[in-house]
Amino acid sequence: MMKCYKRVAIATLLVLQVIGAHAIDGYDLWLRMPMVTDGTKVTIDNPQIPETGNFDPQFAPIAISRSELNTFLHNTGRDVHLAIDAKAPADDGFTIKYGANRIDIKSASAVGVLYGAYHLLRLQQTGHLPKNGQTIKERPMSKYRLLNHWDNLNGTIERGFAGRSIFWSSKGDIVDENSARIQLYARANASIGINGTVLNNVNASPQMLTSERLDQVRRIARILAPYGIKVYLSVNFASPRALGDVSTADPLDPDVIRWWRNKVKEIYDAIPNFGGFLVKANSEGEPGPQDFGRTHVDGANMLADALKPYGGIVMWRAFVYAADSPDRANQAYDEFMPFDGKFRDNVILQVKNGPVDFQPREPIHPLFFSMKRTKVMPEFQITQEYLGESVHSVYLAPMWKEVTDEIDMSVGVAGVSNVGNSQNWCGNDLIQANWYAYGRLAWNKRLSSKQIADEFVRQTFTKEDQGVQTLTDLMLATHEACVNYMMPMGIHHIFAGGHHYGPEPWYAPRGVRVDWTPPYYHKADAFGMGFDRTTKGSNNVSQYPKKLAKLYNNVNTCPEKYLLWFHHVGWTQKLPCGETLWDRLCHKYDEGVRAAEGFVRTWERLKPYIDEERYEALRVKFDRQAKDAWWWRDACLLYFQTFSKLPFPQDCPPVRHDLQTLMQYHLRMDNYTAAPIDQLPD
Ligand code: GCV
Repeated sequence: MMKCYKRVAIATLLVLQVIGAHAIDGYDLWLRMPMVTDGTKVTIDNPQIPETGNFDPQFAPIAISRSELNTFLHNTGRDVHLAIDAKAPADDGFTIKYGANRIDIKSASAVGVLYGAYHLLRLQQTGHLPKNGQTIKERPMSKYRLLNHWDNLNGTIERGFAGRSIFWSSKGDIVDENSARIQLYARANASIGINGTVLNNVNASPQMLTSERLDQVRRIARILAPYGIKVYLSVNFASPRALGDVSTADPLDPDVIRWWRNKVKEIYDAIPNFGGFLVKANSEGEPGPQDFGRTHVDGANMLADALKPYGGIVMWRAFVYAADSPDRANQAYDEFMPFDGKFRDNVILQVKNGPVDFQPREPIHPLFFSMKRTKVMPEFQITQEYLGESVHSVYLAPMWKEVTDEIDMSVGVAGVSNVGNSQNWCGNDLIQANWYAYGRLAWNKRLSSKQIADEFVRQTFTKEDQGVQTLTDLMLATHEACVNYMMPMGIHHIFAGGHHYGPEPWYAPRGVRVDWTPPYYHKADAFGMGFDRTTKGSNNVSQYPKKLAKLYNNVNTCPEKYLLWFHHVGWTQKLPCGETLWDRLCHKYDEGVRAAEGFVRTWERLKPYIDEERYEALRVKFDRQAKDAWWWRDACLLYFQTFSKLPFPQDCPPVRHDLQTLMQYHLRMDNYTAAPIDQLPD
């Protein structure tokens, strides 16, 4: 026991040394706090938790709280008292009572105290320390607040744009080598309330469940646990067969059931606070119960039964679509709705925010409104697979809030991480804000995008009001701008064939699944463009509650931002805004380009507030983002013009590129240098 306490204290010291050791390169994330010399006295008020020695591991978060506050809380003339108190908020919530002579942080759990400590430090860093006599009370709005890492066991990261995995490597076992970094990762997560992490890709290798790999998981779990973070694993549904132990993976086969029970026992014997499994089944070629004539319910419930005795959960993904589906957006609803109410209570259906796939903008997935007797949690993508990777600076809180404001998130929420082993973790200092914002919204979805951006900027780039205001305004404008220069008005999935960075609305080679080609989605023709999902088309609108279905079904009431998602609209059709579709489309793309060019100028104005290293790195990226916006606009408008045969409106600037050139290159950038990978013309 004593050893354990010492380990926490020494490890915390190590983290602090690492933090002190380098320049402003983004490594410290939003925890760039100056160490204090006049340390505040921090006392633990529970007699069963000794100040030193004999420290039960379950109290490790208290040791970390004390160490963090001792090191970083400025002397306010008040002592800090930490206490686990049964009467304090449950569910890892906390109170901070800011008295005249003392500050009390209380929670019903040790990790709740840690969240309180980080909250107090955040208030200090953002200049919002409580007033004398004020009591702050916080309680998380979502129970499971998880990151999903799409990290492969060889160290690559699917859709990762910030280097390689911090957990896995082709070199073999890197847990010890990376332990300081993994600990910083845990600390950053705890500081924003994230309480679980899935360590491997949903396209899961069966090798994840070998005893050798599980030993690595055990060691990672030990680094994360003191910060209140549980580990979860993505599992390959065919693991029992793939690992050669059983001849099938049929979820109703007694040998398969036994195999999973034994595997789960093996895991919990080694990792008592293991969280559970995440499963991508019968999706994009991954194995699943349907391979054996069984259903999602059969598969999920079998795993849930194995995990139940230990308190583990199954997160079963609803991301399914078939090659021959006339409308991919319909499938998840069609496939899962009949099972509503049939899943075990430790199964959670994990549903992407929109019905297609993390597009720059999608309407809310209809399953959130309809699965009334099943636990459901949304999955967001923090990594910018479809929003300019780590090159474009796009602040995603406004996009997520379009969903989180409308749905129940009390069960939980998952975010596909943008973390890699790059020095600044995310490959771009500004999009660290998306990791931060994800955690803050998981904790409290009522926070505004502006408040979160303000907090982030004050803790990372500058505390000067003018700089904060300018940078937060810029951040708040980035998502709408990106939608406008990539795919405004409900256009979706018109990305390049081999990657999802640049535009290729024309991509449709013979032999490629049509639902993997842009024309399936934009449906441009001589009449107009857009996917008819009305009652006269694929009838996707009918998957929504009546009020929304009616709104979306009528071309005159459908919000413009979803117009071409739900309707096939004529090029010369007049829209409620007074313009024709063609003119409006041209103007929206122009708006996007103008905004992206504006970001370059705004960033230049921010120079006095930003350190040289990060200023220069982001200057190059904003410059590239503006160039890419032009590329997107020219590519899309010139291509759609081959159908509309209409001239650009007079107030639109001339194109910079011609269609032939655009079609010759695949716009693609190096995520670190933001330099073109193809030999692009200027
Ligand atoms: C992990 C999209 C991505 C895939 C991803 C998949 C999923 O199709 O392009 O890389 O696979 O979604 O969410 O399972």
